[in-house]
Amino acid sequence: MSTTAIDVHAGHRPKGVLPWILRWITTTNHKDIGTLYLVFSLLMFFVGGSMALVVRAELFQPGLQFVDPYFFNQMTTVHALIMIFGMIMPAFAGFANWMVPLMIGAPDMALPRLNNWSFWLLPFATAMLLLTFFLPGGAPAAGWTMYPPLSTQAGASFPFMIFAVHLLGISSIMASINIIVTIMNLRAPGMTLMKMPMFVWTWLITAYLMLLAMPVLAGAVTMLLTDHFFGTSFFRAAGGGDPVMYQHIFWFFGHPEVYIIIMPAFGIISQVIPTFSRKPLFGYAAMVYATASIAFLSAIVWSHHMFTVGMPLAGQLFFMLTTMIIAIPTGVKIFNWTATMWKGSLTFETPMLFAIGFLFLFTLGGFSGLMVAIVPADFQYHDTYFVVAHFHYVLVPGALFGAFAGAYYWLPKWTGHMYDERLGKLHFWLTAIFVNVTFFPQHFLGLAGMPRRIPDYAVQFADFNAISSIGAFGLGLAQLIFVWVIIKCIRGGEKATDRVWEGAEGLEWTVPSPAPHHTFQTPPVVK
Ligand code: HEM
Ligand SMILES: [Cu+2]
Repeated sequence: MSTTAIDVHAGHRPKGVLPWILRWITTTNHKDIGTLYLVFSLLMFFVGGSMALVVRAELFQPGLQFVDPYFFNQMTTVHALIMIFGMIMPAFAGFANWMVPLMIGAPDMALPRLNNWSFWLLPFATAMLLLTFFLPGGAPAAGWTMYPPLSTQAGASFPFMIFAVHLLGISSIMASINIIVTIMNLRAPGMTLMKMPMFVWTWLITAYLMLLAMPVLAGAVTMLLTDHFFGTSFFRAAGGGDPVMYQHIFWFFGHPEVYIIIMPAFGIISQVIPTFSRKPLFGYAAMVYATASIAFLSAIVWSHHMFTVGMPLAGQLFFMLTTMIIAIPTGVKIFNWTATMWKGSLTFETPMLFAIGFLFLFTLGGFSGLMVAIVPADFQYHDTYFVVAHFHYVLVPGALFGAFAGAYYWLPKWTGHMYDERLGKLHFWLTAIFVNVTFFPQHFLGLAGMPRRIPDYAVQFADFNAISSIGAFGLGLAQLIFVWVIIKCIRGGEKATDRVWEGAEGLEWTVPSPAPHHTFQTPPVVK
């Protein structure tokens, strides 16, 4: 750095502890905020992961060994809330903050101060949720879906959980507004909508979906709150309300939510596969339309979560058929990713391994999804471990593998160093193996009738549960490699070039690695 009169970097390379802390608290730079999101998300991955391990430890054998049933329920509930709102959504928000401006040639997000606020709400909301463990009655234990009447009978944790959900929702809504405004207004000259990288497209669509879904959740939990404290009867049968109505409202948020989780992963996979196939993405326009169709369809299928509540046959048919129609645009995407690899010059660096793992295992999760979408079959699967297996196949080797692929893909751009490829591959293989050891046997448990959300079970379920628990601990341990890779990569390693990957295309690869604090102050021109 030059020592001439104008040192443009002076403000963000502060000396001393307090200025350093203040820099991170007050930053409005999209790269800083992206880093904050990613670090926070990694931390929460281990918090939420440890809770899953408590559950799996208890389920290792029939009988009660380690925790009492009430604490067990707190573990499953908070595990899910933390993984969804504290881990996977912030991870993709971190990718969006870092990469969307770089990919569209913008100097920053359009609303940088709002951006700072979106992030800083998160640690407070999560802390509020986690502190409920120390309240009388403990943490929320009625499941992350918060169905009444059980959830409204909770102790002191109840208002804290709802306030936390409100804050998380505000954070997501502000982030979506920022992403939409940025993509709509700050694209470099010449970058038409149909020239945007797929990751930017998937985030644009996801942001709209969040704007639709998050306020619905806020409304539903606010009604829970007034039912509990202010004598309303939205969901209280005794006062003329209907608890099933809560389920409709919740899932009108909840189903789009699962697509909010998966679509940014689709975007990352659509960047990674072309790079390591050294071919452009096959069927770009079809990919855009497929993503938009999935978003639309995701909003009209919510009652597939409620086939067993006592719904008219016509309702069951509508929700079964609309759900199965989602397989079409999803199939288009799977086909196009596969076609991108067809006759490409493939190499298998860690991001590509995670992308291919995604492709196989997410498809498997999709198939079990089709199975639960079939009404008569769902009467057997409903609330069994089959469902736990299904959603973990889409969430872990789906969303999470997408995040891993993106992290390895862009790590050299963020840090300026190549990560340790050997360790990365080890992380991939152990993760891919243990994911299947953990979650595959759960299909059989579910088909044989083991219910979800229970701390104890009949002896006939012992063997598959033992395998699943061993897998979970292996999976958890394997993630420590990831932390090691990141720390190593930040501290040193082979210097990364600007383009990093031979087959990489896009504006993010035209800036140096590490990406400087300020980029594209003069917009690049896209032809
Ligand atoms: C990484 C390894 C993971 C393991 C070993 C794991 C394990 C578990 C276990 C044991 C349960 C309780 C099942 C039951 O008996 O009800 C559970 C529930 C759940 N998990 Fe995970 N999980 C993992 C990752 C994730 C991720 C990444 C997400 C979301 C992004 C997630 C979302 C959920 C949800 C939504 C539930 C349902 C909770 C409920 O029934 O209310 N999990 N998980
Ligand atoms: Cu759904």
